[in-house]
Amino acid sequence: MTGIVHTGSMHELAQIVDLDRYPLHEPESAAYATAVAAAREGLRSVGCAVVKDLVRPEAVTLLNNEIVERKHTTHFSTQVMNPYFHTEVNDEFPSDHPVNTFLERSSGFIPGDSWEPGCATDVMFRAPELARFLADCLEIPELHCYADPLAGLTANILDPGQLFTWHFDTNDFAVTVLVQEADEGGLFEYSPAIRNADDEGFDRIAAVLAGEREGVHTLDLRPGDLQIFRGRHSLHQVSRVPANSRPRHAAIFAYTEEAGVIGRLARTQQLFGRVLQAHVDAEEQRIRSDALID
Ligand SMILES: O=C(O)CCC(=O)C(=O)O
Ligand SMILES: [Fe+2]
Repeated sequence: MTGIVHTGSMHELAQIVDLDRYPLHEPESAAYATAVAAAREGLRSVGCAVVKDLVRPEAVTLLNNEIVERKHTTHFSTQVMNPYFHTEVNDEFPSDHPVNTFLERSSGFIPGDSWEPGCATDVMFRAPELARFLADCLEIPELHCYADPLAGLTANILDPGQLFTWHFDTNDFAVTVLVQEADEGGLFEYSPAIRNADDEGFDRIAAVLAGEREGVHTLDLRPGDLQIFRGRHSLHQVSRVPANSRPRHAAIFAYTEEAGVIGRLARTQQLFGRVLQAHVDAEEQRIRSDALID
């Protein structure tokens, strides 16, 4: 046992997720099959699925309160980056090429070690029923909570004035629950399948970065909705939250197909401004399992 002290009350999945409408605990039910089929259709066609009102309205307030309580632990960072998260000019490409187009990303993450076991956000993230459902939607055998102590469970915070500019994800898929929407802006926009394994799609990407709207979808996402998104091939952004708006809060649940995965040192430092001993140990373990001479 880790000896973690439980503060506050312990929550249960049934308080948080609308199990009447979405019986995640009854995978054999017709309602479960309907929800999975709808999500699969969205993921197959545009790489995006929204499970409307998965979170009960009262629980949306609870999740938002948990974010507000932990907001002082947010690691905010601003980068001027290309869609591939790089910040350096690449002389092999012209100056107006996507690789050399640098846009502002300003947002912050509440890290995984800010959520104690039993808080509602953590209970939802760790519910085996939810992982089972997500795996079914994504048509993969099983999912495990990303074991990274900082990057497994996070909240993405966009304060007034901030945006998360156009990019591709490095993960195959992302799971997001919108918890508080901005009064205006702060919209999730994406261009499905703008690139694929055989085609970088640089011309199409350049057009979107220059403001072209053709082929760009704006997601109708409301607080309490869960979004499953395949962001490797779909360029996407969260548009700017205006200076006079409420902040935008989204809980982000990370899962992996293998159990026990931990993030790399450099990336962890970039996203959270620090690393934990677990990251150092995992990096050492990687080197040890790779190198022949000990
Ligand atoms: O906050 C969101 O909805 C997702 C932001 C995003 O695209 C990301 O974190 O990669
Ligand atoms: Fe993303």
